[in-house]
Amino acid sequence: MDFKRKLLIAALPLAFCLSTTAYAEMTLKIAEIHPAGYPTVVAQENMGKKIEEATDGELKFRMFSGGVLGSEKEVVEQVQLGAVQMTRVSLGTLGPVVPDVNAFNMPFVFRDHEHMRKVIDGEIGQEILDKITNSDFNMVGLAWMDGGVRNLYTKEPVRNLEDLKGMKIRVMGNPLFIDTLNAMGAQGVAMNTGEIFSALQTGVVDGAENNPPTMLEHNHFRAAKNYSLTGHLILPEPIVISKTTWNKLSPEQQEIVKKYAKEAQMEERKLWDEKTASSEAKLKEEGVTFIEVDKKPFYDATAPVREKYGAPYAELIKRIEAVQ
Ligand code: GTR
Repeated sequence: MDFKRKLLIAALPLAFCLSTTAYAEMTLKIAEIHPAGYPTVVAQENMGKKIEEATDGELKFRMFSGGVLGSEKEVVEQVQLGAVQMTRVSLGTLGPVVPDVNAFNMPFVFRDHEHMRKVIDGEIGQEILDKITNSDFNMVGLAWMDGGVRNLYTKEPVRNLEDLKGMKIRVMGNPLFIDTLNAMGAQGVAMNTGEIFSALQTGVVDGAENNPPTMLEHNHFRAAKNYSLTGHLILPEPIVISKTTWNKLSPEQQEIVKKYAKEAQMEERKLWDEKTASSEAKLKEEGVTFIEVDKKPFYDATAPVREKYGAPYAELIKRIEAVQ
């Protein structure tokens, strides 16, 4: 046997050993419908940088913000296929895919913003992430982003249920939200985030509902100048990774991803509070009228929705209510 051949045979076990212990090296695409600079985008970008550093560049991230990879619904499908590796998505969008998460999507299920934060930070928050992971939908739930409190914005002012009667209000594509708006006397109309602005402008809808940063950054305030503080939905937003991608990561890499996703949860919260305050100020400057409403009639009107959708989660809802 010549020398070269001997060397090759000697090196084989080493090569085999290297190839089995070597970490997966890949670039992960993160999809976001929000624009650059938005709290969720910034927090995930920072998360990506930290993970890249902690894995010595084995895991790299590329942020696709501004909805360039499609609507949230399309992106969720892409994540399930592994074509997009990661995204932050409203739990509202995920509800029709993984119905087990709908307990958080019910109107007025959280007492207030703080209550929602305590729930997602605790064991119930982890349980809902696990429900995503353990579903058949090929995603792993990693952490939560804060999506604030959703209020109604309309062309004509809404001060009470009577004012809202018959108005067409855009909601996310989840039957629970259509039922919620219908229960309030409006007519819920489902469409993607990217369609809202022109629907408002052309009068296809009379209003929509969202938090101040989205109302501002997606330009909805240009076509709806009344913001009624109903606080009917407080929807947290999971960061999910495709299970196809997850299964390619080494256990160490998985731990690193989990760790920094959780860190992003806390980082985004700070950014969120700052962004909400500055968005409210900007919206007021732009001539949006903030309307205080009595929430009780809105709460009462939506009781049948909580009964209908909450029935399978009665125990869970009791536990949510018990979180102080
Ligand atoms: C935003 C949320 C998005 C999207 C949007 C919508 O508040 O962050 O994920 O769900 O609302 O209503 O379409």
